[in-house]
Amino acid sequence: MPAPNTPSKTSQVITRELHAWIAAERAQGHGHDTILQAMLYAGWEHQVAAEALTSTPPPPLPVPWPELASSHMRLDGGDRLVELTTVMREPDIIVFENLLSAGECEALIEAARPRLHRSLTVSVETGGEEVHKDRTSEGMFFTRGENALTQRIEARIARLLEWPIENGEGLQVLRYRPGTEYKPHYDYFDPAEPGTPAILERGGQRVATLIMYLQEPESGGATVFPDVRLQVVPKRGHAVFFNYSQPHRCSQSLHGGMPVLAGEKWIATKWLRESVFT
Ligand code: PD2
Ligand code: ZN
Repeated sequence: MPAPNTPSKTSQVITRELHAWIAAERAQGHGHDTILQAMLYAGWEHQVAAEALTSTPPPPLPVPWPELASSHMRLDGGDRLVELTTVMREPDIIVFENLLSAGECEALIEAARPRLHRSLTVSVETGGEEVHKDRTSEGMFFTRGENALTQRIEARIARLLEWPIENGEGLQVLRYRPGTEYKPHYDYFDPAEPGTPAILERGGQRVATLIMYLQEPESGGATVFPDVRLQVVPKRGHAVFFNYSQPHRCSQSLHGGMPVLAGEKWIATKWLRESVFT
């Protein structure tokens, strides 16, 4: 189908009709470049066409979200009952209490400590990993099911969030010292970036994040959600969970780790994928 209306040279407005057309083209399996070319051919300016493409949200994916109807206060994690303190919808955010015991937090920290390195982020250009100025923590990854402790925690998370264990990345442990932070970002992989297709080969998109607090700092280090002006204060054993059905800013899943002011903050992050993570 040709791109809607032949725009005038002076005013090119991104309309709902244009968003709907882009969504329909994507649904037919046309990629970013094909759709862009069709728009340029129809007379859209490059900058407007590119903006229209990035501002059109992709279709929603299924996401983890626990069944809350029968028991609002507690969820069954299999080997542990986990309490809920805060539930928000759209964006979907839950704060869990006592997801991990103090002993589990300590054991994760001690197993991770000798393996810490300056944290890397996934490069959106190449799909590889790189040091990034917005992320000043130190971290390491366990492989999925690496030891009895990570297996137990992974099974608990899978049960709690009703999402297959195989769709989870290995646990990542991070240490933030005073002055370190993780600036606001999205955890999904931006579909417009060239490195994304390679990343998606290993289990599809990220659709949810669980940040577990292993050690609270003396001051600072809250996890923030700027779109909804929410701050979650780190407490040992507690966790914040959020999902994002669209890899797009409309998910309102922008979040960051505020600078730690005193003491050390330790977390373990579990990212959940659309399908089996290999
Ligand atoms: O440590 C945090 O609060 C934090 C903030 C944002 C962690 C992550 N993102 C993450 O691990 O993705
Ligand atoms: Zn994050």
